Amino acid sequence: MERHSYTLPGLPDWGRCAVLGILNVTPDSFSDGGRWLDPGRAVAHGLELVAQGADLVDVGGESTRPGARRVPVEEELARVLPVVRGLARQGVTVSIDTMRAEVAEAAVDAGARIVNDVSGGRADDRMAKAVARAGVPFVVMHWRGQSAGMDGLADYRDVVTEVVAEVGRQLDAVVSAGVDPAQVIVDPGLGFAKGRGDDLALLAALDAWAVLDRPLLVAPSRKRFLGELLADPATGEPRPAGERDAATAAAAVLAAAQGAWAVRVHEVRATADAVRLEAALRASRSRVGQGRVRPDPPAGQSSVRRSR
Ligand code: PMM
Repeated sequence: MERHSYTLPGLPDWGRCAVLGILNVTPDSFSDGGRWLDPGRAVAHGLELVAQGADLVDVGGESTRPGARRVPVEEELARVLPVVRGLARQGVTVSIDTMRAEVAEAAVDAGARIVNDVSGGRADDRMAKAVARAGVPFVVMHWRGQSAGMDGLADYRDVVTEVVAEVGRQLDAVVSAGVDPAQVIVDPGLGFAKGRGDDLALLAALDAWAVLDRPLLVAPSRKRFLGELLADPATGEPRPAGERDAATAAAAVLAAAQGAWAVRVHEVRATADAVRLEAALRASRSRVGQGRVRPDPPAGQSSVRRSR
């Protein structure tokens, strides 16, 4: 799929798939829980993600791993606000990963420029109106219910068609609540109420999202489907979360090649390099397609054919 040159109000067009670095300010996220609870360390880590090639940093204060319990709103605010403020002050484009309108509003006041809601506005019925008032881009992810019970909701006959249709309905709902459709980013919600086969089917068919005509965010990072895919052949044990980064970078670049607007990852360097390569290949392919230039010969090889 050709990459759409989506420009979102207030955000740069990076000219390639953007990279959203993950900063979970939580004690219990499934792969980085507890590492960035101290605000100073969290801000330093966010800056490091940018130095490694992240275009945006996604700050979250509540784990959404399968089975996770909700945290009190005061706790979520206390975790994320100093970090959002600290990064925004240093010029970082911050998105706030929250299901709560109150947190989204406070984070935007503190400098966040995107609201990323894994429930797409369904967990808090004040969210869509709050985002409409704030006038910032809004990630509407596919969501069927809170993390505590979501594994029981992974029931599909045709996962790709159903997930796209459900997000399409949620897109209509948030637009009815006042969100500008030009501000909506959609997301298949890999790992949320989905089994391994569902995640693979979604990742393989990102073309299907073209019907919604919105930028697509894809977040495969360290998710369970990768762990299961790469399970130890002897024991059947899933690959541990911290050892899924190579597969994550591969999944991210495959999403970029299918036209994703952005990918969301914990380990930025490899994905940032991979999406730059993907963009260079696409640019090269389009120049060749138009007959303007020939592909560069491999290094050390002349493009002039020599006689033997
Ligand atoms: N996944 C997680 C958290 N936030 N946001 C979006 N838009 N899409 C996702 O798939 C998504 C998300 C869970 O992963 P984490 O606990 O490693 O952050």
